[in-house]
Amino acid sequence: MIIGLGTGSTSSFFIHHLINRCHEGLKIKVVATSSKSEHQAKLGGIPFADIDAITTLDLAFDGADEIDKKNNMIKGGGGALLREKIIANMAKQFIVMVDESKCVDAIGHFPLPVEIASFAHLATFEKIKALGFRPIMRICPMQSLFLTDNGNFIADLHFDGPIHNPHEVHLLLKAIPGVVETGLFLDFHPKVVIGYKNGTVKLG
Ligand code: A5P
Repeated sequence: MIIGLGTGSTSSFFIHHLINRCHEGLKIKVVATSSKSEHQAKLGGIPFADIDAITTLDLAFDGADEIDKKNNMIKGGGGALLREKIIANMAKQFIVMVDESKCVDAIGHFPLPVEIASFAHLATFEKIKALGFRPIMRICPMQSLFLTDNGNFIADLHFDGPIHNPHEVHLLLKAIPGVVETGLFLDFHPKVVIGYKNGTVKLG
């Protein structure tokens, strides 16, 4: 099997356990959605497939920042949304692992990450604003603009409430040439694994 590895703290737990399973003899290959996850998996000795030589994955596992009852998600809190979306799209089965705090009635409280090209990013930023959105450029602790693994920037869009029309929002943003991808993961039909504080796990 070839498996896609997600990004973030939840995915990091998953990778940790997958490394243990590989040491027990599980035969898989992986691809990763970020240099951070790649580093963790490589340190653990999991063999990698060449992402440029394959077109599908058997499974992809990832976390999410928010997920609603229709399994619409906001992702990209860790800045890996573009590779996450490509990997999720390549997977025959996409599995999302969240704790109960990520489950919401409607997505939109978590700021929506939008990956934008660094080239002319200010123009793209203004175009996003002109559509009526409230973007804030993501900044690193060192005060420089956050750079994705793809060499792009991230604008976080603040809604502070439900996004009533996520498909429309996604299409509007994607129509701006400098917008590379949005963190709206819609119509992926994932299998959802929800962990609860009391230790129980439900398949959503
Ligand atoms: C990474 O870019 C994100 O999409 C993560 O999947 C998401 O932020 C979940 O991360 P945690 O598992 O750390 O909450």
